[in-house]
Parts: sequence; C-alpha cells; structure tokens
Amino acid sequence: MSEMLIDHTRTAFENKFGAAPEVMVQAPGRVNLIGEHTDYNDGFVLPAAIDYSTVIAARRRADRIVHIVAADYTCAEDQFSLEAPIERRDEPMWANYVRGVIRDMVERGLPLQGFDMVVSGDVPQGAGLSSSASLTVAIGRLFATLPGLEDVRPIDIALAAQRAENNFVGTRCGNMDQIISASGIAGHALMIDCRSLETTPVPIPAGAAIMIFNSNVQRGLVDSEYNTRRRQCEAAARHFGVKALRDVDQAMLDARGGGLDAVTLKRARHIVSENARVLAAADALGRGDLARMGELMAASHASMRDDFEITVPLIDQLVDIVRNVIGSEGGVRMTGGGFGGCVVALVPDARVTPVRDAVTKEYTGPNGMGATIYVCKASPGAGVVPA
Ligand code: GAF
Repeated sequence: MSEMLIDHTRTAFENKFGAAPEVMVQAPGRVNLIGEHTDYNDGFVLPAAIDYSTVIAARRRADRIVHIVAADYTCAEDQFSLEAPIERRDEPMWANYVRGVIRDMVERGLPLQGFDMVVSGDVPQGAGLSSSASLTVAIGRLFATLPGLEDVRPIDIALAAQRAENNFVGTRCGNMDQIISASGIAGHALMIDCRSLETTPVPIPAGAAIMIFNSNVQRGLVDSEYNTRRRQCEAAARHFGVKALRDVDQAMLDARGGGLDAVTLKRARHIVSENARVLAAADALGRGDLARMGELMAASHASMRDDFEITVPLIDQLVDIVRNVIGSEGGVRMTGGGFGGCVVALVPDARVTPVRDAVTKEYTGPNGMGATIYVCKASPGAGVVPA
C-alpha cells in the first residue's frame, strides 16, 4: 500500500474538515492467479490482494449523518442520514457503492454512527482489478471500527460488500473479489472455496514476482456477457440436476454433457476443468513449482479463450508475448471477468525486466497505447492504518 496515498488522503481530510482524521482504513484490489468465473458456480478461486488500495480517512460525528468526499472525483460529495431509508442515486455511481454497504449494515441492525470521511484510491479503475470491491470493503472496514462492531469479521464485511453490489448497485458479481479484499494475507494467495467460504493461504514462492499488464482494452461488453455466462452456467447446472456446476465433475460431464447444446457444453467444460485446475494450482504454488503453475495457467487461458469465450485478440497477443519470454519458467493468463482488462503473470524475479522490455516493445493496444505494467506484492486484506 502506498504511503503517498495515505498521506494524500490524510491531507485531503485535514483540508476539508479542518482537523486530523481519527481513524484511517485501507482495502486492497486483487489479482486472480487462476479460477475465473468459478466463484458464482460455488467453485474454487486463487486470488491475491495487491498493493493498490482504497484508503479512507474519517472522523466520527456526534449525529447520524454520513458525509463522504471523493478525493479522486474532484472532491465530489455525498451526504445522507442513517435515520432515513438509504436510497440509490442515479449518479454518481461511486456513491451507490458506499450507500449500498452502509444500507446493508443498517438493515442487519448494526449500531452505526455518522462519519465525515475522505475516500481516495490507486486501484486502476475499469481494469478488472476490483477497484469497486476495494471501495465497498473499505467502507465496511471503516464502520467495523465502531464500538459494538468488534465482532464483525472480514467475511461478514466481504458478504455485506457483495450484497451491496448485487442488491443495491445491481452487479451480479460472485464473492471472490470482496473476500480477497477483506481477508488477503501478505506474501500469499488465498485459495477460496466459494461455497463453504473456507480460505487456505498459499505462499507466493520466494523469488517469484506477480506481474500485471493492463491491456488498456476497455471491458465494454463485460456486464452483458458476464450475465449471459451466468445464465448459461445456471442452465447447465439445471441439466445435471445440481445446485451449481461445482457439483459436476469430469466423469459426469463426459457421461451426460451430450444432452447440452454445444455452447452450454463449452461453458460447463470451462467451469469443471477450471475448478480442477485451481486445486492443482494451489498444490503446485504451495510446492513452489512454477513450471506446473505455468502449465495450469496456460490451460486456464486456453479454456477462457476457446470454451468460455471471454478473451479478446489483444489479450491473447499479450499473453503470447509474455509466454515467449518466460517459456516454462512461469505462468501467464488473462485475469478477471474478461473482454479486455488485465493479464497476470507469475515469473522468476530474473525475468521481470526481459518481460517488461518485450511487452513494451511488442504490444500495441487500442489507439496505439502500450500496456500499463505493474509488479505487485501479495498484500494484506482490509485493515486499519495509522491515522
Ligand atoms: C468479476 C466478478 F466480480 C467476480 O465475482 C468473478 O466472477 C470474476 O469477474 C471472474 O472470475 O471480477
């Protein structure tokens, strides 16, 4: 997490409210190493929290008013009372993420109080690195600092944040982004069982770097295509007579998949094979076996491209450029919901510069833009930072 961002947020609070903040919290964005679109199928994922986050500087108020200043949106403001029903706004959209979490916590009977707060962040927006989950989780983490809310656990914050997106903002996301933002562990990825909500920390091997490449392809179709994929997965689960595709294994798919139409069969094949890959990847990463991890990431990318059909040609090119440099020494794949956004690679430290050079030289995105490259540290989940 950037000290500069913390200082910037603290200063913005002092300038706006004329006093030092009393509490500061942060919540990170995330990168998913493997396990795409498996979360809403009750399956497995393997994300890591990254060192880019949303930071909030705040001070409790004597009344029940919530007053938010968005430092990154020309200090635009939102203000509402905890006494009245919290309504959705047409705009700005960021206000609905904030309102949604707070409304969820109020509806659950939690003893909330008013806050003055300034929100700022450095998670790239619209890149598929979960800037919205980092905002909703940061809001939940802030309110969890109030007296009487000590028992609110990271998973409670994550689920409130997911409900806010599903029920208030209107995004049909799964639970991966919020759980990793709330529960991440420094130096580790987390294998999450998205049904039982059990998390298993898996260390990032010493000497391996997490690189993220933003293709700068805008994720234009992501909402409509995401919802279509969800419907196709639900239809496939109904065909097999199970609650979710998590309950289908390769043998069932082979025996009864023939009854599905060709497209739905491909969607189901991605989910079934991807769940198996996540389990294998958690094992490989835990053993420090980057070569095996690389095979699994390559298979995941091929499955997203050919079966789930969520990659785009520029993303495929970016993956090829990285793979040509790292060979079997690491892994690379598209990460996130798809249709643009980012590519993630796990590479030996010695390969970071050659990979960066190759991508800078060989990748040209939309409007002649190159890729934006981040070398990330697996970071802790949401928490209080010194005010
Ligand atoms: C988006 C969603 F928000 C997640 O829940 C997940 O489904 C992901 O796409 C795909 O793996 O980030």
